Amino acid sequence: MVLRGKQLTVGFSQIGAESDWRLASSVSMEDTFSIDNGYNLIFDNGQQKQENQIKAIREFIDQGVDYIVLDPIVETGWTSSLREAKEAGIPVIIVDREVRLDDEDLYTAWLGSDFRLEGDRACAWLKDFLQESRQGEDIGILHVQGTPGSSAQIGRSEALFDAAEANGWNILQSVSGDFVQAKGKEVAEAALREYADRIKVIYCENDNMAYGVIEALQEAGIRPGTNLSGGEILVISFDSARKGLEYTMEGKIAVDTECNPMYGPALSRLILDLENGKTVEKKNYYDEEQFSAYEPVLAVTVEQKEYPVMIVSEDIIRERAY
Ligand code: GYE
Repeated sequence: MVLRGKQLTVGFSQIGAESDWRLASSVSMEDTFSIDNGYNLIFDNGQQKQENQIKAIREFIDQGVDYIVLDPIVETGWTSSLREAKEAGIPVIIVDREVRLDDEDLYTAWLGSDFRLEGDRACAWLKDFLQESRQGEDIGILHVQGTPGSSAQIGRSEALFDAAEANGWNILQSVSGDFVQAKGKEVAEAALREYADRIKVIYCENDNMAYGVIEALQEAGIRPGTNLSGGEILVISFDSARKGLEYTMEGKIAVDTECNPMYGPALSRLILDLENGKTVEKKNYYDEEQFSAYEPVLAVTVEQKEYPVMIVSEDIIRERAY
């Protein structure tokens, strides 16, 4: 993976530091794009603001970097920045979240997760769980969304909207917690006051919001778990960070669908391919896992494809890189 003879300057516009996932992705970038590996990484933290990311791209262009890597906070609003980069002859690689553009030629490649599939797998698990445990009646759902307009929010939310319609689940409220723990807690507290015993399931679009939601439940004297008829509330989450998996093992999170933040190495391979004049795929998806401690559901099916559900263990938790 080490470059020979030439040092490449990579400008990386990161979204911010809102979650365990985000911190891990920053570490993965810094570890991979190191001086020892032949890179000069210019890391810019966008502090959750698109305008900061747009400014960073402009600075990277002024500095004449070799590559621009962008993790876009939301999907829209990138056309002019990416056009400027293109006119300057600097390839742009999008990571993690996606951009929506009329002209797809404004970036070279994208690398990340299939957020819609993650959501579909989570919903397929819930459907199977409700059938298996015979608790399918009157399912009120509190939906705690990620940053509005981000790919991770869009894919995971659309999956839930479609599944709710198909299965007759009742989404009591969809509200954003911006992928942040404190906000997850805040919105859960407010929803618990309003909907009290109608909430059976809380669908959280990332682990950090789930940690906040679980705090809110515990402070209200409610147990997170799978015994819905016994008054427990079932928490669904995404990312599968180490703490998320610990909670899954303890049953506080019923199912945690993985989202892999360690994109540094795959991104470096992609850049080396470009350096070597190879053509690269435009869209590059990761394979991801799904974890639970509930043994009756060992696989879920989405669009005729079967995906295993891993029963979380100490070993899996120990091996987690984030
Ligand atoms: O799920 C969340 C983070 O874009 C996939 O952003 C990423 C999401 C991730 O803050 O924890």
